Amino acid sequence: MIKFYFHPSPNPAKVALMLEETALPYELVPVDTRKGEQHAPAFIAVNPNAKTPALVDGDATVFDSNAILLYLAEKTGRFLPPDTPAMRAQMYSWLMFVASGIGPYSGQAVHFKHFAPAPKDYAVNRYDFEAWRHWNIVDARLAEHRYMLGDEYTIVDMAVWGWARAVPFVLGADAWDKLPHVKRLLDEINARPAAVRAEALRTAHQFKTEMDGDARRAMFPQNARLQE
Ligand SMILES: N[C@@H](CCC(=O)N[C@@H](CS)C(=O)NCC(=O)O)C(=O)O
Repeated sequence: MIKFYFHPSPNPAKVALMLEETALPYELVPVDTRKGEQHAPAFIAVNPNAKTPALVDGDATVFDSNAILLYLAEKTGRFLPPDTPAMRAQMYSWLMFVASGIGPYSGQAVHFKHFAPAPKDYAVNRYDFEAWRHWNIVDARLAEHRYMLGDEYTIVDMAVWGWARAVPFVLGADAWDKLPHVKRLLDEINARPAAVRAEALRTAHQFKTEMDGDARRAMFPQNARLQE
């Protein structure tokens, strides 16, 4: 059975949605990143990057959320666009755009706005600007198309959904006023039974919620260098 290494945060959420959409049987393996469990040698053997999500499927080990989405889509033949070079080109482009743009800029915007010590104006401005720029590109795309790749719901929409859930935390409470098409996609996917089940995984395990000193040491190891 598939082992799914999970924490209730944006990148693992995409994979939870795909597993639920495909109804593949899986065993949930909680990795409590606020307790530092991502640094355990047994987990690093699965994902050398020490981050969630990761997945073990027999002799296949796959990490990085969008790689996992592709792996599961190829395994099941589901939630892929029509099999033409033009559509595959679109899929790879948007999947990598989410992986290298939406995720990192949104994640760093959250880090600097909510967790970094002052002074941080320069970093907040940079990451807020870039996060907005990336989300505006997604919104413009969704103004033209029902889904990211056209008329069909695919893994690219699941990749967007993972981070769209966090948009108010990333960009601010009024962000939805300016991203109506992203909000429309979020609401549509949220209503899917698979998304409801994926969200329910949040309570499948009692994950640590406090961002206390131990959690900061586990998640922001770079800060130790400031104390040397
Ligand atoms: N590129 C990776 C990023 C994974 C990532 O940043 N995961 C976060 C949760 S969304 C995590 O595990 N953070 C724990 C840490 O940074 O120590 C992916 O898409 O899977």
